[in-house]
Amino acid sequence: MAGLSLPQKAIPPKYFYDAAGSRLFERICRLPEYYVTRAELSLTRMHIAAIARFAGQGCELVEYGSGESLKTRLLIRALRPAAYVPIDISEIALRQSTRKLSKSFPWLKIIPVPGDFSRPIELPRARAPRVVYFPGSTIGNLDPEEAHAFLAMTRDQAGRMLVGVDLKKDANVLHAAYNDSRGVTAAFNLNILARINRELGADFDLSQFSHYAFYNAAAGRIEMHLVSLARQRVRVARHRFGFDRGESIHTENSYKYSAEGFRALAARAGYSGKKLWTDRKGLFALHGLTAV
Ligand code: SAH
Ligand code: AVI
Repeated sequence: MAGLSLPQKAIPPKYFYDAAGSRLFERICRLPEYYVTRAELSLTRMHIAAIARFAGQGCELVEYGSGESLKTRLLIRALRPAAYVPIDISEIALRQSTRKLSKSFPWLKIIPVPGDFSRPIELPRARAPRVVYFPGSTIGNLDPEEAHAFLAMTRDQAGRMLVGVDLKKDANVLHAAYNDSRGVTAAFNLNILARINRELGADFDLSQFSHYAFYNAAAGRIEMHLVSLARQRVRVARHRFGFDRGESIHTENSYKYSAEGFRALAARAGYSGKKLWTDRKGLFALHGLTAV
């Protein structure tokens, strides 16, 4: 309600991830245009020995926004962690990934924590030195101030952090990744309206909104919007919101950072950038940070 009442209407991207949203995101990860997941998987495979040396065998691996815990499988094999603590706002994604992981790794102690990392999160008692893992460039979905608050929180929870960050690149490559030809990203974006209809008793007509994503070079981010195709009024619970034709709801930012830009952000939150791994094409970066 607060977001829809702003002059530039907005909905925080954490609300994308109901059951359907989590499934759609998993499909995005497999799209030919969405290089993000493949690039991070490939650099993790390529540098796994060095990544494991940095994290330390037998650590406790805490993952924020774990989703289907895809890349984590490589880390679990290499690190043999004392415990794995996946944290996600999507309870269904968390339940499914925990079930699958415990089949693949019967020896692994998994402690799933459903929760919202935009607020302080209470972690279970540490069983070994903690390493925080935050892959996928989910940090890019936070504004720089939110990213700072998040990093300051993890800085107090663990001595080391592995964070996956999408690099700045040709705007055409970015544009294709967020405007895929099969329309899966559009469906992911529109699903937030279907969720509001279902969970808040709203009457958004999905055929009257369209997906719009572009690279805002000045801000260094992809912006996703839902654009109203007509002048219309929408009811959400007991509230009414008016839309002009062409007016948008801003649903997501996806910030892209140079290696130095991200290190500067991490430094402000009390981290020193110790390691940097990238894929062969230079699309994506995994930073190894230590608390100072
Ligand atoms: N780490 C996975 C998934 C990234 S998608 C990967 O790299 O592919 C982002 C994930 O973060 C989703 O699973 C989503 O449910 C979760 N998420 C988004 N905002 C969140 C929040 N505020 N608190 C907790 N989890 C969140
Ligand atoms: C989860 N997050 C890092 C994705 C991204 O690329 O910003 C979410 C996404 N939005 C559209 N496509 C993928």
